[in-house]
Amino acid sequence: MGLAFSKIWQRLFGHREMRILMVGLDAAGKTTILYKLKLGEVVTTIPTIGFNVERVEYRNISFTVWDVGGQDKIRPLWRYYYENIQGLIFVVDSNDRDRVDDAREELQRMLNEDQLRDVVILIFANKQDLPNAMTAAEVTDKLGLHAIRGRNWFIQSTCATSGDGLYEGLDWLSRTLSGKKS
Ligand code: G3D
Repeated sequence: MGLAFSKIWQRLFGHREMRILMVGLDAAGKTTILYKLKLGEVVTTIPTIGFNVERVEYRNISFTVWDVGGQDKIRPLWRYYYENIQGLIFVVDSNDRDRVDDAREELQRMLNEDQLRDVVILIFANKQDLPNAMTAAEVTDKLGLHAIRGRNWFIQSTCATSGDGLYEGLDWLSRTLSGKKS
């Protein structure tokens, strides 16, 4: 699984408190990733209007996770969670060609959020084990990643069920965040 888990987290710890937001369409693989990382107990909360937020705290790192898409009335609530986020992980089901345009739209919406303008963006092109999955290059193209300007982004092929690629992606995130002055 590539680099040692502890080394990556150590680098993240070195950088003080860290808040990471992980989003994507439903069924992209976010919960699977959260559990695969084995950070600790995953706590699910449902804020008043009703969307699930999963949260894991691991030492001074917090991961907050929810599904994006649909339901316009809950979108304004998301902003509450944008405060002090350093890293955004956007998870895509590379096998879901039918919804990749929706994923693109959701990602673009988040990139347009003022509070998220300085966040570093890691894209997980997940479900690479499936034979018809789009490659990371195809996902890059479909999400319009090359059109992103003035942001630090990186796409990583992953298979959340086996864990492949997860640490490599997080390693990029930790290196990028440690090198970033904030
Ligand atoms: P979500 O939290 O983004 O909504 P989940 O997504 O983590 O619940 O995953 C949705 C389904 O996709 C799950 O299957 C999960 O096992 C599967 N999945 C997640 N990552 C991968 C992957 O990399 N490869 C494959 N083949 N499947 C994956 P079920 O059947 O439990 O609904």
